[in-house]
Amino acid sequence: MIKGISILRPAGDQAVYDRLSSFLAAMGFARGAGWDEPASKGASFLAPLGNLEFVHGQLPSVSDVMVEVTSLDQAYQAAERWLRANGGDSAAKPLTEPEDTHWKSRMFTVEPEPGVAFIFWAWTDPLRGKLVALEGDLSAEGMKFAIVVARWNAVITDRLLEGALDAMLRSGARREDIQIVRVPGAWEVPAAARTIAEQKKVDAIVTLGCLIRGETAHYEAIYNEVSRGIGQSQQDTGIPHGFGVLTCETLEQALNRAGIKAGNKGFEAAAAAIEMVSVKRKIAESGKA
Ligand code: DLZ
Repeated sequence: MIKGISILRPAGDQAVYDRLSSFLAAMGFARGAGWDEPASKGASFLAPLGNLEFVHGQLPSVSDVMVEVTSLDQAYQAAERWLRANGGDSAAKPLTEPEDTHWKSRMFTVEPEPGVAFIFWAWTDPLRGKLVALEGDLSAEGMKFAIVVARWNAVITDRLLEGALDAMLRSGARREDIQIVRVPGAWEVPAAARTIAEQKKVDAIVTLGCLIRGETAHYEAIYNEVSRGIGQSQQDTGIPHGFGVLTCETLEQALNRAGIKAGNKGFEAAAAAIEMVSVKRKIAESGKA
């Protein structure tokens, strides 16, 4: 099984070795273990991903070391800073301006040491440029929401509602795009959420309630049914449902989770719903590409 690949470069003398090591560290490479033996020493620099490419046809570059970055502008600034601090030979033009390539990306070349060139590049197509994962944004601008909130344990659920509204408004949603639906208790939350979701008029629903074990007969049975119903509404309708139904041992614990000590689960449920709307849109968009 393949574990990794190393590309070795002779670094001339100690000064070049130090200079290149300093440059790559300044560009943000993580240091690998390297080695230091009487016969030779090696400075190792790691990247999260690597591959060995053979090219047939138009060569994309003039350097055989191509470093993909998430932000070309930041990499360019880092290279400029390093060259300024380390006396780059400006007559030798060690840094080229970023330019477009023929493969939906931009790149620049930097030569921290004469004869040792690196190309730094980044995708300009944002969907290809995401190295690790497709992720949602937390902007709620233009989104429509419903919040279904249980009246039972209102001292808690009102705080959850405040938290959810806070998350939405601070993320750019408009108050008139948020519908609040009050229901008697947690038991009624899934049915109301499903009715709203089936109308397909909102982008996401946030469900809020509070079950306290000590005060609720058949606590487990109720909780299971509530969470199953909300999950099923989400899966059947495809509308994201933020889950903000607290299940607590005591009132004190519930208060802590409603903004006193341990964050506000209403805020968190709304933030998750916003993110899921964004994720859903991006997945749909990437499916078209
Ligand atoms: C009946 C009941 C009880 C005992 N406890 C709670 C609770 O801790 N949290 C909550 O949201 N609702 C509770 N309810 C009310 C039920 O959810 C439901 O509203 C009623 O049984 C009417 O169907």
